[in-house]
Amino acid sequence: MNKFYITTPIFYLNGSPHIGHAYTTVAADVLARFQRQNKQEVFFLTGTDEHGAKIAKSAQKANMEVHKFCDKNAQAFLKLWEGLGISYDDFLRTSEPRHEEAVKEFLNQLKSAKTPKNRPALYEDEYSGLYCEGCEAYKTESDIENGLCPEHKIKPITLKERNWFFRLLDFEESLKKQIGLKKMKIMPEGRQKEVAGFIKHGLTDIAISRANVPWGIKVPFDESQTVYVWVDALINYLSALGWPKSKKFEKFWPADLHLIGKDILKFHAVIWPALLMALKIELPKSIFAHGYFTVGDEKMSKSVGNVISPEHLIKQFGADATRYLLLSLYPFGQDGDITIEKINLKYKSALANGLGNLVSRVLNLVETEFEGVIPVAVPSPRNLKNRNKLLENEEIYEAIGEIEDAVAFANQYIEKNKLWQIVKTKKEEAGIILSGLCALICEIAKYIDPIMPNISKDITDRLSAKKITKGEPLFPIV
Ligand code: ME8
Repeated sequence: MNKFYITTPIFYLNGSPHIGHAYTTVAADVLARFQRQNKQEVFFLTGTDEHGAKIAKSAQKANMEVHKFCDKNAQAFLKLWEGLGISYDDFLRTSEPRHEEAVKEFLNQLKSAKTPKNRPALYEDEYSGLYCEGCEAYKTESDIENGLCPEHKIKPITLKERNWFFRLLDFEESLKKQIGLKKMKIMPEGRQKEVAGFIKHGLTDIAISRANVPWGIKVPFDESQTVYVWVDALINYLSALGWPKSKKFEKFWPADLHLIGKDILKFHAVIWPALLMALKIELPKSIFAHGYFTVGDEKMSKSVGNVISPEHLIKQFGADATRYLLLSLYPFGQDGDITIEKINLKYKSALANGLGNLVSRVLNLVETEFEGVIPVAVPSPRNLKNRNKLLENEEIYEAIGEIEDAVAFANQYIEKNKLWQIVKTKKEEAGIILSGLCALICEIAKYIDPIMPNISKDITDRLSAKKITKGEPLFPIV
């Protein structure tokens, strides 16, 4: 049995989970379920990023003690993942002792590590420059637009403090080589060029500790400093496996797939591999950075008033349909625009009037015209054979497209041949057609299992009942 280690980003706990977090996590869940079906031993990791100035300030603003604030928001993530049927194997919180231990070990090893140029990987220096607390990242003047961080629309703070630095620049050649050799695959196409661009133009040594940020993990060899929250966070991919020594680590490392949004590509495809190289730890096999969506062509934000809440979608459409809808609106990997109207329309066309209608009309004819028994064993009139190839390449949108084509084919076939009429006049012929459609629905049910596991089971159960009945609508219109 092969193994498959898949991760999502660990999400910041400064607020409740939003639909962007849901988007990545549902996609990771689809890929994890698919790999399990393909008999891979899967370890699916997600979690929360809890340290740093941003979260400490949010807790203060909420007038809560920071641990309590994190507990409350971590619960909101757990609740949402339960609501969406996320089948994670581990949920790591960076405030857990198991993570703190691994981070301290990592920092200690880094302290004695050497760069490819045989220099110490860490050195002490003064950082003097800009820092955006929204990104939790150091900024240069060229990153700033009109005095603001373009992503968070806040003014970066000016830092002047003594820190520990990591000699990232010494890793330039090694990074280029790894990326050139495609040992660590960066996907989808185009992102690799982006990373090559970062390496060519944007490498500087980076501060890996902060002074005056009490909410964090202390640097083990310098208690006046806390570990920079991004370094703390990236180590979650190791700490969850019990690094440095554990059976789980031996079994599952390197990660097969770090699934992330494009906003955090540099951290994952440049800083993370350099840190791993410094410690001579194998690099992840692949990184997939999906696109970002806007809502009505604007960044989703409370102030714009265009927030789509994942809880609202689950309440309106159910968990399975929400999973499907999130991934069916634009190709995974690209940017897209979503609105509640587009989601509603897609629900009606693809699910209620598409798949739901197909299942309902076929099972209805089996129930009423053939006493609930599929008349003959015939193969499906259409082969859905591309799923494995598509999902192995994270082409979730294209896989959904293949289902939608098959559903449209079957619904058009029923209409063109007026199946509800020939069932009255040419019963035998209608029985063969209907049996073929049942075989196709059975294939569709198997196909959609990683995307809509409950709907898939529901359809399979209906089809395998001794006496088939139409049953309740799969996707009611409310
Ligand atoms: O960056 N469209 O956490 P975060 C698509 N803690 N995906 C979106 C999105 C959108 N509009 N908005 C957010 C962090 N996302 C760090 C990660 S990992 C070691 C540390 C998703 O809470 C997408 O996956 O800001 C993005 O990368 C992530 O949320 C950022 O989550």
